[in-house]
Amino acid sequence: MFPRDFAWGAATSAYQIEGGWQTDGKGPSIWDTFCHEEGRVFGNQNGDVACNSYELWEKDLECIQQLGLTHYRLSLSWARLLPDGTTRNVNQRGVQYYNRVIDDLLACNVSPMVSLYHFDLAQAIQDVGGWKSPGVATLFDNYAKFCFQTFGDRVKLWITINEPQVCAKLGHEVGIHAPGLKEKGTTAYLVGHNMLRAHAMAWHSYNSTYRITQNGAVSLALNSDWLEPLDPGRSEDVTSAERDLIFTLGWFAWPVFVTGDYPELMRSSIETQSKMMGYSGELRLPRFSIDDPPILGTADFFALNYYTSRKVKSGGCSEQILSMKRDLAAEEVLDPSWPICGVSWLAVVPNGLRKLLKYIKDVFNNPTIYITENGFAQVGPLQIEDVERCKFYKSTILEVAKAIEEDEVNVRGYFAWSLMDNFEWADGFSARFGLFHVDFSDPELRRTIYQSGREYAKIISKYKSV
Ligand code: GBH
Repeated sequence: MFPRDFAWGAATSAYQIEGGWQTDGKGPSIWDTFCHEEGRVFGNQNGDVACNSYELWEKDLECIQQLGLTHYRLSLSWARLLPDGTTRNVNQRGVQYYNRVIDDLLACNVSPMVSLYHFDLAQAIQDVGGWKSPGVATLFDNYAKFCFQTFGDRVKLWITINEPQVCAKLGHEVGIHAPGLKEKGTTAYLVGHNMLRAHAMAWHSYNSTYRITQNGAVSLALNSDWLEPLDPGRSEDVTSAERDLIFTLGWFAWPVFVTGDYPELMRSSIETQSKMMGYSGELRLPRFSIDDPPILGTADFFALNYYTSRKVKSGGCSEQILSMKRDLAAEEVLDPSWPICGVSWLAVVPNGLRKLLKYIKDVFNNPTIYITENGFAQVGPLQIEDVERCKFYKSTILEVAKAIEEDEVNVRGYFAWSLMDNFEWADGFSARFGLFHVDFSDPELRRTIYQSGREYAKIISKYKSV
């Protein structure tokens, strides 16, 4: 059912697992700052220690081996490697840490997939404007080149930026992620634009300098729910669902995979609102400049993070200010038949993944796809026998198999989110996504496999080609 070299993985990210926020010369990131502010995160929790993977990496490696993964997706902490965000100061102890992780993985026959950026901007870069400032793209490119140079002899799968949509929207428009800005209707588009510019610069650096010797692949990880009309018989609902997909996934995927520019529908929707609201400032959705490297074609594969689905109907915005919500003019609702797992946003809809994969195949020119994140949260009383999550993984992986077999989608890998329970951003430690439970009250932070971890290991051993 699965191609011979299919990647069976699990994923984590630096801030969510490492801890050691000040250890061995690491600089602060925007998540350190954000969590240390009162009232930002559930229970005022933070990732100062998290799973302490900075010190307990061997324990993580044991988990990885116990699952029998072929791939492990991790992210590098920019501020651990470059404490002030620039290559003027390299923190060798950070380099040593990631060298060890990468070498240990390879020694165990596990291929690393490495993200350069998973929400944790070096605070020093935030201090000079962060993702709002156009200069961030060059700083990111320098950081990326440093990482390709340092680790690219061994790392063959790279993600530049994880979920630019989430960082732009939740970090700069809604404000529930670092840096916590609530600048509605403008900043998120600017931030997304600079993230795309940064990504494209890094891809071009890889392509022109490192590809010839390192021969790896570089992409960016895009998140999207599957979005379908609430009433397929109502044309407003149909166009609203299409528009929502374009605003969420098309925002980043169109420039990279289709035209080199934002979707026309996105631009026109935004422009219409600007006119209606009498806005006279700079273009809210920026234009790509000819001084920047071209954006079209800057991904060697499609990396998709899928968690859930929504039904969509047309809907305005009652607030009389410009906002992304107003630009989108659509409302997302849950289907009452979908079970909710733990966190309120995560309706369990495995079949939505298959539909989204087919959509990506059709709209983005049949790319090679890695599902770089997919998972199920547990909240409340701990259940090591997590029967519902077992079912979730089984049915989701079945949907992936159908996408490959029946829809002929070119899926090359699947990464479960997450290897172990970790710091779940604004939800702190209250939502547990792991295949391993982590006991955060135990000073040793003991990892214990969930039943779903055993189930996933079984699936892997059944399909993995040896
Ligand atoms: C991923 O984002 C992240 O890459 C990963 O770090 C994270 O741990 C994982 O999801 C699990 O959450 O709070 O109602 O405003 C997935 C995309 C976008 C899904 C934000 C949850 C929050 C909705 N996420 N969304 S809400």
